[in-house]
Amino acid sequence: MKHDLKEIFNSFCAEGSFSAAVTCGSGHIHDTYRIINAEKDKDDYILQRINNNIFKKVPELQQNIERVTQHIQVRLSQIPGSDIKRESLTLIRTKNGRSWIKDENNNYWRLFIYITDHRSYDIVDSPSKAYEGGRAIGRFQTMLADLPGEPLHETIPFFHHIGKRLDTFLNSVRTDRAGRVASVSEEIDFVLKRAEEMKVIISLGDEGKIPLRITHNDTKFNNILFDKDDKALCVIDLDTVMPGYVHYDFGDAIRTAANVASEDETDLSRISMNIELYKAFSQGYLSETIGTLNDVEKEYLAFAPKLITYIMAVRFLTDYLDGDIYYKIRHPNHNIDRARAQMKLVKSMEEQYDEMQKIIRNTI
Ligand code: ADP
Ligand code: GN1
Ligand code: MG
Repeated sequence: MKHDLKEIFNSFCAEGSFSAAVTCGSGHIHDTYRIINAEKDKDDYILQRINNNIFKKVPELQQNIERVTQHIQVRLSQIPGSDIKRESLTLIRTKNGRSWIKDENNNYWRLFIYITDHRSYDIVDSPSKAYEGGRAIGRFQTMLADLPGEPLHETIPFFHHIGKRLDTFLNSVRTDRAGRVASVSEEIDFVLKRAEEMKVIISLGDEGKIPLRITHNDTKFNNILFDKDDKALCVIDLDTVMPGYVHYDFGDAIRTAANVASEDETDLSRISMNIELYKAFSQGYLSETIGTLNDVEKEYLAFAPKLITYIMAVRFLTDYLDGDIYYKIRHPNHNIDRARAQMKLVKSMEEQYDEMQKIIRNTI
């Protein structure tokens, strides 16, 4: 469907005026456009159609993002030299004070300031970028540690809960609604074989050994924007900021920062976890968080990348079995390609697990 992006943009109290809209980024969830400002001395904007098939309660989602961005901006204002408009997302309100609108076709939209001159990376090519990314994720967690008020809304319940993800997966295998189960028996076996060991983080949480903190939960490396000198600027994509375990952020960041190939690489021989990138990210992350993490959290950090990469494999495979209803895909095999790539990455992490543990122990 074609949307009148100019009219939607005009519902917000942005400065300047609409010149053009350009599709933006490689996210799997929302429709994202850069709005080019006709007034060159004014900011450009990011206009997003929120995927409300996935995020069912948009007002709650937006309330979370309002609180999180305001808090980060307060914290940045206390740090001399901060550039608040570039180091945090800034939501623009509508004329009636909301941070979102609903159009006549029940689409929800929101508007952010566009962070100019940024870089973002789907693949990381140097330890220094990985280190910077680690610092950014660590700092993000510590900045939000004292968010006042009620707990944030759980925008997607049980988002990284491996037990629930496996239940959903098994249900999709049983239902076989796209008739694809027979063609992926090896992949199904891969998931089943590792199911028990993956439950350890949830168990530690249930036993009270690791605390729920405010975590980002979608720390894919391209959700960190860098400046032109490759210093980390800003963590974006805040839809899933909610209570979680630090392992989720650490694990998802390593899944993407230390994989030498893309998330959907079809030549599996090209996929592996680079231990130097892992080490650099870990050191950056721990430089910000070492004082706040407890001993059990630290002990299980090295396990986290296996868990999150496995969860992504389960989720991509589930979506493939369901007939591709969740993630955006660019071709019919996209979800199974992604699942296989994540499985190969899990194997690479398994092979290097001793070394991964050693690196954390030597850093803390
Ligand atoms: P998705 O959930 O679909 O991944 P994101 O919120 O991550 O959506 O946005 C998609 C892409 O849009 C990002 O990867 C980034 O390239 C770009 N983007 C999002 N917000 C901004 C911003 N404030 N400034 C500049 N680019 C942005
Ligand atoms: C989605 O929004 P994006 O593209 O950064 C997904 C993440 C997955 C990721 C896999 C809300 O992230 O959980 O890790 O794809 N986001 C949601 O690439 O499901
Ligand atoms: Mg994103």
